[in-house]
Amino acid sequence: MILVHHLNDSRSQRVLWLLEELGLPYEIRYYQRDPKTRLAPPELVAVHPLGKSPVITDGERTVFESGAIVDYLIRRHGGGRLQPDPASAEYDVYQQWLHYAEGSAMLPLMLHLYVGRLGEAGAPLQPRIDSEIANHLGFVDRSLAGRGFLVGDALTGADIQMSFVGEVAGAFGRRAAYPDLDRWVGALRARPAYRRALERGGPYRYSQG
Ligand SMILES: N[C@@H](CCC(=O)N[C@@H](CS)C(=O)NCC(=O)O)C(=O)O
Repeated sequence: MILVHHLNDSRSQRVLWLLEELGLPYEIRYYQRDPKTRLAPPELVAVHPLGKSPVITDGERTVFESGAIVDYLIRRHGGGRLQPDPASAEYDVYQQWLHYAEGSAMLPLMLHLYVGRLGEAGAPLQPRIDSEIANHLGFVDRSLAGRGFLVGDALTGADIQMSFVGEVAGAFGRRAAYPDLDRWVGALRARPAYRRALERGGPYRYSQG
């Protein structure tokens, strides 16, 4: 049985959504962020030494890092769904999006979050952070122009993995300037599997805005 170690308001929400899209049986172990520090509780360290979410266990295997989890679940349990044919050129594009989400696109958004906490002390860094956010969101927006999905003409794990970028951009008030990105996030959120994952996962602050 697949077990998702799910932290509230976190990247593990997209793992629940993926499992709902695939219609796979799974269980959830719930963890709550510290209300003050927003850090995960120490119990997560017992699952994986980083103490981060998402982490899944599948029998004897433990898989961490959300891009790797999306890839693993689709490869091992997807039966060919939610990914392009591995022999196709589209598969290479799909892999790029899986890596790009956390490897590049999230970085300036996370910097915005952390540097923002410094107040005036962080102000000198803000223009560079803003230009990088615009660089990445502009790229994703243009990639979605005239398209429903990032790869091909149907949902893939790339959309699920990249959805957190669009959602966090919205939470920081940065998405409205990117109409194709905004439309894509709205369409993903309307999917029945996305809604079911919200019901199972509990409150998720990035499902709005
Ligand atoms: N790049 C990692 C990021 C993992 C991560 O930082 N998760 C956050 C939740 S979105 C977390 O566990 N935060 C709590 C903490 O750092 O204590 C992934 O995509 O899995």
